[in-house]
Amino acid sequence: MTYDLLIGQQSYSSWSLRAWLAFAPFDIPTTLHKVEIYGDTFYDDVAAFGAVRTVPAVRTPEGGMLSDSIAIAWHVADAFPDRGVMPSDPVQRAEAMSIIAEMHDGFTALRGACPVNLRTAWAGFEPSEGVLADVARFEEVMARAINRSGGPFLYGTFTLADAFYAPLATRLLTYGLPMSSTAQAYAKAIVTHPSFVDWRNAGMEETQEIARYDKAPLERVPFPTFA
Ligand SMILES: N[C@@H](CCC(=O)N[C@@H](CS)C(=O)NCC(=O)O)C(=O)O
Repeated sequence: MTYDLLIGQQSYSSWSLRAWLAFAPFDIPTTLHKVEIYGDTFYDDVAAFGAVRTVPAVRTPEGGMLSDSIAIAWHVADAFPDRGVMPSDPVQRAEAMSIIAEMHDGFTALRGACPVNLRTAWAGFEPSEGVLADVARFEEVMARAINRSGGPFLYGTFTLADAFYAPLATRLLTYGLPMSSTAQAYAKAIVTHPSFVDWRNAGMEETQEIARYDKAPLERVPFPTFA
């Protein structure tokens, strides 16, 4: 039984990363199909897969078509109840769904000002008040969960909530945003998770540059690594 997962470039597509992290950490096999976001044939490629306009999309083994990351997460939680994909405690499980939904339509200033490029980090980024407000909310969400669970992930072990918050954690790292020690430890746990490392290694093989993701004239500096 395998899932077909349609993704964009692994260095750029943060939504695709979320979908990957909804499967790989839980040993759920996927076959990856890669398309070029914002390339000339992007919308046709997505349509040929059977999805609509955006990546990620998933074809389930039974032929279901899931064209949104929330639906993908919901399905994984539903189909794999024994893999620890969501917290087992019902209250924490509900909270995890709440913060996943908040991420899905929130953090817009941070997401807009700080596009993901896992091949680099940027020096000299000056955050706006909106970005700092999103960082503060990220800290609040993360601290509430981790102070209760003890970490290293939001609910202790890696869950779908971490899949959704991973690209926010990498943004804090790669844009040199202010981070508490809890946030730093969380970001380290994310970027050293084997499934994240596999994804980023594939992204490092990519060479294409997408102008809208370029933060020039900011200086490119190495992506933070942890020994
Ligand atoms: N709501 C979608 C958003 C996905 C999304 O915006 N993906 C980006 C790539 S990271 C995309 O396909 N953009 C193309 C476009 O918006 O035209 C989800 O959660 O899956």
